[in-house]
Amino acid sequence: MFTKVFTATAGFVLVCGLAACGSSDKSDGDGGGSAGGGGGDAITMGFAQVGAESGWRTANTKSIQETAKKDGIDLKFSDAQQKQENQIKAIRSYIQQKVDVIAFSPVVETGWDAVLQEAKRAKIPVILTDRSVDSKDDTLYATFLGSDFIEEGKKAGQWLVDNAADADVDKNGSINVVELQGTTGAAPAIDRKEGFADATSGDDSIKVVASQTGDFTRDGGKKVMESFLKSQKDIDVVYAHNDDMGLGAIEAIEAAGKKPGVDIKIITVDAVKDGMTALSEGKINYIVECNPLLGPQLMDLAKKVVAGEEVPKRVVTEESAFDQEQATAVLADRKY
Ligand code: GYE
Repeated sequence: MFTKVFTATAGFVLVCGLAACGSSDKSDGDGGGSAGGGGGDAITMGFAQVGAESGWRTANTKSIQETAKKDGIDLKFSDAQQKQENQIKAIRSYIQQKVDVIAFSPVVETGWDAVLQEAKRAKIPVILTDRSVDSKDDTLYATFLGSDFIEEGKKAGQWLVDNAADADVDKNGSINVVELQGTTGAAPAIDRKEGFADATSGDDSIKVVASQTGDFTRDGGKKVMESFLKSQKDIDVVYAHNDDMGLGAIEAIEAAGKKPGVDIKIITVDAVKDGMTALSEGKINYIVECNPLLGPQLMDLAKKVVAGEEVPKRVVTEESAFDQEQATAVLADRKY
C-alpha cells in the first residue's frame, strides 16, 4: 500500500517537471496542449503496437515506421505480442519518458480507462489508431483513426446474400457458414461479426453453424478450421475476419481433400497480397478491403494534435472490396 502511494507521488513530481504544470488550471489534455518542449524540436511519438499477428499488421507497422522517418518524427515503437498488459506497460513507459504524443492500437476494446487517465493527467495527447476503445469518456483520447469494421462485416454479408445461389454448394437450400473470429474482445472481431450478422439476417437460408476465434493468425485459422471440418458435416462457406485466418483455413480444407473456393466458398477481410493472390487463383471468393497504410494520416494528426490544433474525433479510412476479376486486375500493383 505504502509503495503504491509513494509511486503515485513520485509520478506526480515527474509530471510537474513538465511545462504542463504551469497551466495546471486547464482541466483536460484531450488533444489540447503540447506536452513537449515545442520550439521546432522533433515530435516524439510513443507507439504501442498490437503485435505481428498478420500480414495486415506487418504492413501497418511498416507504414507507421516509414512515415515517421520521412516526417522526421522520433518514433518509440513497441510490440505487445497481442497482450494488453504489455501495451499498458509500454504506454506507462511513454508517459514516463514524456513523449509528445502517444498512439496505439488497442488489442481489446475494454480496460483502458486507468492508463488513459494517467496520460491525460500528464497532458500527453493520445491517438487511437486502427482499433478503438470501449470507454464512456471520450476526452481520454484526441481522435480515433481507423476503419469502420461494422461496415466491413456488412459488405462481407451482403456479398453472401447477393451470391446465395452460388454459395449453396450442395444445393440443399441452406447455406451453412462457419465463422473464424478475430481476437476475442477486439473491436474488429466484435464489429465484423455484428456487421455480417446484420447483413445476412434477412435471408433465412444463411446460418452461422459454428463460430470460434482463430486470433487473427494463419495458424489459428488452420487449427479452428480443422476442428470445424471434423465437427460439421455440411459446410458451404467460411467467413474469416481476416485474410490470414482464411489462408490457414485453405490449408485445412486442402488437407481434408476439398477444393477451397469451389467445394467451400471463402470470404475474408483485409486484402493483403497473399489474400489477393489466393482470390485471383479462385481459392478465396471475396475479400473486403481494410487499409493498413495508416502512417501518413496518423503522422498528420499527430502534428496537429501536438500543435494544439482541432482535429476531428473520428477519422474513417476509405476502403473497397474485391472479387476474383478485380483482384487479378490490381494484384501487380499491390504494395502489401
Ligand atoms: O484486420 C487483422 C489484424 O485491427 C484491422 O488486425 C486490424 C486487424 C486486421 O490482425 O488482420
